[in-house]
Amino acid sequence: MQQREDFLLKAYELGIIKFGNFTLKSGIESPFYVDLRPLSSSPQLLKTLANNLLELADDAPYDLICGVPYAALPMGTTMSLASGTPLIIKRKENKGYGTKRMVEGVYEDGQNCLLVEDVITSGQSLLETIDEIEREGLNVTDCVVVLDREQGGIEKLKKKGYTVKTLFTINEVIEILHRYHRLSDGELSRVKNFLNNPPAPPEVKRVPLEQKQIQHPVGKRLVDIALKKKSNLIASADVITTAELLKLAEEVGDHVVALKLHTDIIKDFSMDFIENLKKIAKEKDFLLFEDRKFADIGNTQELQYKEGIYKIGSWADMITSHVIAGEESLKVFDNVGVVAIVEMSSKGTLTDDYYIGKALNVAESAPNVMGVVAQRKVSDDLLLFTPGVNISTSGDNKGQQYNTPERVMRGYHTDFMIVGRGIYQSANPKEVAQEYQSLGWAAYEASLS
Ligand code: 5BU
Repeated sequence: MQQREDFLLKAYELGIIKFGNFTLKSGIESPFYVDLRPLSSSPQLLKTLANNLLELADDAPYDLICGVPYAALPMGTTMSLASGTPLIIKRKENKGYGTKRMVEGVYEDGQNCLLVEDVITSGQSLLETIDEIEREGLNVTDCVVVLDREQGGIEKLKKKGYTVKTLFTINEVIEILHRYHRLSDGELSRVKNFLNNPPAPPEVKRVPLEQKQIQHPVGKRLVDIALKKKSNLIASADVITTAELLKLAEEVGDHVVALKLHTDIIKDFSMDFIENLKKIAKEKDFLLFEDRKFADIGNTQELQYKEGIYKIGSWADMITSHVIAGEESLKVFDNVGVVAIVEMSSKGTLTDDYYIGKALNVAESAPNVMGVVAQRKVSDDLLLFTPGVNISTSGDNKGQQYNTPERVMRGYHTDFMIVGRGIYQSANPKEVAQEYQSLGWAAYEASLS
């Protein structure tokens, strides 16, 4: 008993739990914050912790140990060293080359693996890890956890048949800290009150289009058109002749805010065609959006943007660009709204969370970027464009993945949805564009309330 309390007090000195006002990832305001990672800074405490966790697992049958990444990795390693039981390592992400294994180490089918977790809240990350370990042919029966935040995680795992043992519950932790005067009476009751009546996460409200703080003039124009037409639809005109494209522009023009093009797939492209398209765009009030997906150094992008047979810079209102070459490379796009690609819709895309974070930094620091392409809400200041929308199918056989207008508008808070084959391959593009327009706008309005 005394030993556990000593351990906790020393861990507290290292900063594993802090009291005050903290905003959690879920948006909830919490009076305390737990992070067990500092324990690795004290080898002695880590050893004590490992021995305690091994004691908890005394009756458990296991041949291997695995820590849930990342916080429990050093804990699992120390337990392995102290007990002589081999360690396996679960990756957070598949490295995408080599063996493509999610679990590293030497193991055999049917071996039993003890899982180690630092903090259990909802139990979700522990369950995901168990699932991946089991998919490798291993068995999991027991888990040991340092701290239970008492938010239903243990019950969830028990229901699924797993044995979970915890070293401390959050209530025990605050009682001990209070007893040893690390926590005042007021703080204790504040934390207890929070634990007894956990607040629901705040609802993320969508900012209506007219209230968005859009800086870019093309962004403002696009929003004006959207509000006037009651449309958040961009049709992607991926047809390969100018005749088909002009016909499509006439048919869908009234229902869209922009027409997205891939001019390099058009067989008979000419600047005359562009003049004709511009006339339709003016008459039907939509913008021209060239989906060029630039991805080169600034100088080359400038040539691709201004020169060649397409002379994109002379007519496009908006363009797409990757940001892989960095912020400076985007400066060459003048007089146009840049839509930066931070996440793609296709299966197996390399645009993972890490990429999105870095890409967003580039996009947000470039003044000519008016929006981003992504499959989720990523930025408050930039407009969000989401391709991969189709009401009749969930994908093609070339990696495209589709969502419904409802999903992208209500789930992702997308500002503009991009629909290609769903419209131009339909029997009646005008009618279908109108249908997407009303579905998209209704879902947008529903997402406001
Ligand atoms: P579809 O026919 O609705 O699948 O066409 C989608 C269009 O959006 C097509 O022109 C793609 O090049 C474009 N697109 C996409 O589908 N996914 C992406 O991540 C990006 C663009 Br970026």
